Amino acid sequence: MGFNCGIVGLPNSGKSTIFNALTQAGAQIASYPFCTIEPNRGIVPVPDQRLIKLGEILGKDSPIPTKIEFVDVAGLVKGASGGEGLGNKFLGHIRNVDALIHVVRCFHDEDVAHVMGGLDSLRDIEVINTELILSDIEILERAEEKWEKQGKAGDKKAIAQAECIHTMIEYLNKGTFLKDMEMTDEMLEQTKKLGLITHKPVLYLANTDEKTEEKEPGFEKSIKAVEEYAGTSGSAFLSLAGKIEEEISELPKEEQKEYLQAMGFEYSGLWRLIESAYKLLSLITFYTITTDLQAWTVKKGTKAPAAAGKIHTDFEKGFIRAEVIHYNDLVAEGSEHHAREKGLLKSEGKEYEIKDGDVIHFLFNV
Ligand SMILES: Nc1nc2c(ncn2[C@@H]2O[C@H](COP(=O)(O)OP(=O)(O)OP(=O)(O)O)[C@@H](O)[C@H]2O)c(=O)[nH]1
Ligand SMILES: [Mg+2]
Repeated sequence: MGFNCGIVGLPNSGKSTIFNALTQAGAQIASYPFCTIEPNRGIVPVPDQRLIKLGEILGKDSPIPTKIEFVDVAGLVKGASGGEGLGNKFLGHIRNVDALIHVVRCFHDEDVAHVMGGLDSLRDIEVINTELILSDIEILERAEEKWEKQGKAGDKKAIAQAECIHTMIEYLNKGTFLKDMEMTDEMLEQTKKLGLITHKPVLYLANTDEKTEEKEPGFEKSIKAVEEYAGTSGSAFLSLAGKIEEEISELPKEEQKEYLQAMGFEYSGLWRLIESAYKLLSLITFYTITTDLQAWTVKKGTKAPAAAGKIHTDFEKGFIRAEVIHYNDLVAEGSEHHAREKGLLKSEGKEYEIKDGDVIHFLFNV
């Protein structure tokens, strides 16, 4: 598994439409709010031009791409934490994701009810973010209560935990996301354990439609507002015409390209979204060749043994060294043999940090 993203947003903002465009999983879409109740999950291979090129150079058919999972949940509304709409129970489905995709409605359509009345992207973002904050507070308060009870018996660790959680609650009460908080190791541990949502990186996705492409002033403003909000909150931003992308994703591959080009895009929404998500999460791709050629995703800064552990825990435990050729060198030389002859194959130890595009052979003891 590469990484996974949870999709949040207001009802009727186009979450399932975008989910379908990305995954072609055929989730139910409707013009009424709360169409999605049970979460939709879809796993998508990450499109990777380098992997295809490597397959050609190394003579490997059907290389295995790395994957990304999307989880599309029910829409949130104002007061969800207090039980409005479907409440926020389903947020449990996204407590373990690596990142959030926050879909913001930037399209106008009389036939699709806007649960907040009308187009106002900034207000919509704030409604959702408030609910996410309240949801984390609720989880933390329950944990605080538990530690406080234990602390009453004089358990020092429990008292310290309750205090640490209390500080986090105070931070959230200011209306800020935990991802901006300077955390102690204890806080980070709690965040991970409890799956706190506001600690996750966010990609704000403005869902636009055709009219936006024609630059109607109202739409431009609503998209701009999302972009600015993302910028000031240190988050990623992407604008996507959800409905059109969904329609395009259903076309035969050859026709898809034509349509995208006609819209002024070189790549599909999926491709652009993955690119943004990789940047947001500081993800890089490396490749291994055993029987198969395979792509893997790790965080920037990952050392060779941990990267080997992605493939198999034995690879990490028994790590000896990594033999590395960079993708660019393989392409420039045209074959592994030529790259080796030129001394471009490097032998790297435990401290080696994986680079984007490394083609690696791990040596290990079992
Ligand atoms: N005009 C227009 N309509 C869209 C766009 N994206 C989605 N829609 C329509 O909006 C309606 C709601 O879309 P969904 O994808 O079901 O919305 P959702 O956010 O998943 O809604 P819930 O599951 O109810 O929370 C559907 O009728 C879609 O066809 C868009 O970019 N433009
Ligand atoms: Mg939906």
